[in-house]
This record gives sequence, structure tokens and C-alpha cells, in this order.
Amino acid sequence: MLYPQSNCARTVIDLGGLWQFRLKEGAEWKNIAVPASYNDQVPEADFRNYAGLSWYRTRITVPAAFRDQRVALRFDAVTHSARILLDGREIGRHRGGYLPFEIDLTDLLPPGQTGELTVEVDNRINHSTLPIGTEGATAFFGSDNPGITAVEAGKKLRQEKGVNLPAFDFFNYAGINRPVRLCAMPRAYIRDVTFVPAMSGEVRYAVDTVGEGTVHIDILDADGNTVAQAEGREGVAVIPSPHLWEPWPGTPYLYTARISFGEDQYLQTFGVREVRVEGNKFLINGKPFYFHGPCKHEDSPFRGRGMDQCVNVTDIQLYHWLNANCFRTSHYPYAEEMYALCDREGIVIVDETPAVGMWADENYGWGLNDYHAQVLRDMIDRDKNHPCVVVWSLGNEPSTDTYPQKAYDYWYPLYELAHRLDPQNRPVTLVGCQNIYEKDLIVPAMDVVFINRYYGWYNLSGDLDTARYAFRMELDYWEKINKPLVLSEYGADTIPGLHGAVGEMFTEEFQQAFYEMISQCLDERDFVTGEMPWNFADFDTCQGPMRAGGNRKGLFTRDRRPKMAAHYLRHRWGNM
Ligand code: BDP
Repeated sequence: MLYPQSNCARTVIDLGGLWQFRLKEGAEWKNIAVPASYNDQVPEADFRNYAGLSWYRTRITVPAAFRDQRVALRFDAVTHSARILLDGREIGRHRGGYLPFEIDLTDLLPPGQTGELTVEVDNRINHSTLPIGTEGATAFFGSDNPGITAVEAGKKLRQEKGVNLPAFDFFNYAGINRPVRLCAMPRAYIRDVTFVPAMSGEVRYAVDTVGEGTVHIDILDADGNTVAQAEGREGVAVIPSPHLWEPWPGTPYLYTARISFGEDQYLQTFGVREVRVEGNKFLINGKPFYFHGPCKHEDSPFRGRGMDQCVNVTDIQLYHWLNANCFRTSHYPYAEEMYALCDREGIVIVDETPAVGMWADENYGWGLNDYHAQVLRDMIDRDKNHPCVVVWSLGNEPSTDTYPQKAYDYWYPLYELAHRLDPQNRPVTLVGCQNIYEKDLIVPAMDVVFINRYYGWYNLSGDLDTARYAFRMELDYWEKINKPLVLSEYGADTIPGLHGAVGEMFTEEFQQAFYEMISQCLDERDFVTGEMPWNFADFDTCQGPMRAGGNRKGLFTRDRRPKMAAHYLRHRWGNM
């Protein structure tokens, strides 16, 4: 799905601002900011902990000037599912909280008219949603002491109340998290574009159109000069001696394809770069690439998971400060603005579906296969042209060792599907949980092995010498698999300002010593192609006995102040 664009043929009206919001049936309507999560905008426990349907409303007008145009209403993300009504009549629905959807308004709201737009949002999570909720059984942290009569009775009561218990470690922020826009374009229009550039300068392309017309493409360099042209809905344009898109600290050179179709026009940026796995190396433009950068969350004070360009820019500037070159969109696809920014800044992205919390039981995958495939399809469709995206991640930390064959049967078809769907055929991974690795069939079957490990934190806690010994032993195992390996999470909760001459857990000294120890193990191995600490910044989670004010594994605090370990990694990565 194309990102909305204003140009000589198209107009976009941003519908963000103050809307009205009702948390639940019968509650009063309140002012609420859009886009942003609703949870932290009103200081009431209900807003934080609510599980169920809520409503947003605003009035929208289609300008008279949009006569004879196609008009669409575009939601970048409503978490987790949405029902859209116009003057009380349902006009659309969408399942899933992190990908865009569009409703054609052309015949529903004529130019010059105003209507009341209602967005019903559902923040409930369970075994049929991605990310997954535990259906009231067990909280993510805290064992809920199984078997104690009174605790079991409490769990039952909790379940009846209908609470959300995430099977994942980030706050279940909900609402209209990303922009809503009214988009006008010619009736005969460009529906989608696909670019597959090769280092030779050959750019394969396809343009999907609706209505009558012919396609013409001009490819412009960064100075706006036309360097190639093509005619027709698909074909090859050739850029003579192209500039490559290189990740930081190289130059992330971008071209723009100006696509004309009848009266419509769309400008698509792309980069000329190739990504490939060869033996145990990960290659970008034929050169070995070493991933080094912390994983992220979309998380900031007040707005929760709400899209904010200022937060995006600040974060990416801090990646530059860290001398980092990448992140993973743990644990869901991010706002499209972030990918466009990373295209320009040369920050590499591992793009992840919201499949997190898939714990094992007899009924592995809870029948999510088709829906998961749809989400994967929509994510690849949305992000396929971004040069910054170099790996698809099918999901995070599913159980893979309790029912290894069931796990394989669930995930392998998704692996194959990702390869079939991606016109650029990027490498695919599944991020593995710390587990009985010898039993795992699916994680080693990926193009690049991504493993999350917490030696010295969740296990062998605090004893970094023993943790080093154990981690080395596991690396011996992976060395024999002979694939590129990325340590895709490792970290230690750290309270900023807590110090100790003897660095114990939660002190800034411990966090730094933890990273020094792991770095030492990684530096000994040739097949290791990346290190992605957990996490860039402290972030909000649901409350629990292991979370004091959220997850504190950030290299930065939630308001983006560096802890000691950030300085250490900045220095390490600056010397790479
Ligand atoms: C990993 C998860 C991540 C958590 C992290 C942690 O992938 O979402 O936040 O552990 O516990 O298991 O800090």
C-alpha cells in the first residue's frame, strides 16, 4: 500500500488533532490527541488497564475541490483492531494494530459534505491476536503460584473481569497510534509500485494501476537530474554507473522514480543496494556487514506508542551518537515515517511482524497461520521498496524447543512465504528465545540465525565469569551450524544513578561489565555478524514483580539520557 503523498496530482489532508474519545459504553466523552495511544492521556487507572471496546469521533469534510477525484480515508495504524463508521453506518473494519488500511470514500461522502467519523477500537489481546495475550491464564512476569487454591480462585475472577494479560514485555498501548489522512487522487490512479534495483544499475519495476492510461517513469538522481526513463506497467530502467545506497557510515544515496499515469503521479524513492547471505557472511553490496545497534520500541512519555517525528529524529540522531548502524523493529512493524527516515540516514532495519508471545501448548500456533501470513504479506507489501530494510523477521521468541517439529511446521511455511512475497528476496529470520538450543529445528533453518540470550542476567544471574563460560559453550554449538549469527538481544536492567564499586545487578557498572563480557565472547568468533543490545531506551511494560517502572534495560533512560553502558558501546562501535 502506497504511503500518502501530496504532489502536483494528489492532495493529503491530515486529520490529526483533538478528537472526542469515550473509553467505554456510558462513559463521558473526553478530548483526546490523535495520533497517540489513549492510555496515558487521562490519569485514571481505567485508561491504563482497560480491556475492551472504545470509541473515537470527529467530523470530517471532503473539500468541494475534490470533485471528480478518488477520495480515500487512510489509517496508518489503529491498535489492535478497528471498526470505522460514517454517520453511524459501518464503512470498514481492520484487524491488527501496526499496519495501514484504507477506505474508499468516493461514493460514501460526496465533495462539499461533512460527516461524523467514528472509530471503534478494540485493545483486547488473546490467542487470536498478534501480539498474543495469555487469555487470563498467567501474567508475563510472576508465576501466579500455580496450585494454591486462593490464587487459582483469584485468577479465575481476573479472567471473568476480562483483563488484558500480555504474553509480551511491552505495555499494551492502544488507540489511533498513527496518522489518519484524507487522500485525494485522480480517478484513474497508481495503486502500487515495486522497485528491484541491482548494483549494475538495472532497476526492475512494476506499477499497479486502476483505470485507463499509460505509465511513464523518470528516474531522478539526488540533484533532480533525469538519469533513466521507462515506459509501461513493468520493465527495466537502467541507471548508468549508479551511486549505491550504503549503510552508515557510507552514503545512503537515494534515487526518486517519478511515475506518471494519465493525470496521476507518484514519487517513489529507492536505493540501489543488494543484500545477500553467503556462507556465514551477511553481505550488503557484496561487502560483509556487521550489525551493531540496539533493538528499539515505539515508546515515549505521554504518547505511548503514538507516532511522533520529533521522537523519531531524536532517536536516530542518538543512533548516530552511538555509532550504531541498525535496529530491529521489535516487536511489530513501526510507523512508515521511521523507515523513510532510516532510508535517508543509512540506518539498517530488521523488520518484524507482531508475532510475539507464541508460547507452546499442544495446539501450537493457536490456528494463527492464515492471519499471520496475511500480516506478513501486508508488512512486506508496505515496506518492500525501502533500502533500509535488509531482513524480515517472522516473529520474536516463540517456543521452539518444547514441540520442535510443531514449531517447524508452523514457521517454515511463513519463511517460504516471505521469500515468495518479497520482490527483492531479502534474507529471512525468526528471532530465537533462550532455550534448549540443541532441540531447536526452526531457528537454525533461517538464512541468518538471530538469538536472544541473557547469560548473566536471567540465568547465572550476576556471575559474569560463569556466564562467559556458558555463552562460549553455546557459541561452540552455533559455530558448527555455519550460518551468520546475530546476537539479537542481550541486556541487563539498570537503574540510572545506581552505582557500586563492586558492580552488582541493576548498577550502571554491572550493565557496562555485562556488555564488556559479551563483547569479548563475540569478538572471538568469525561467524558472528552482529550484536543488537536490548534495548535502546527504557520502556513501559505492564506492571509486575520484575518491572520497576517498566523495563530498565535501556542504554538510555526513557527520556533519552545515556547510562554508562551507552558511552561504552559508543566507544566500542566508534572503533569498529
Ligand atoms: C526478551 C523479549 C523482550 C523482553 C526482554 C526482557 O524478547 O521483549 O523485553 O526479553 O526480558 O525475552 O527484557
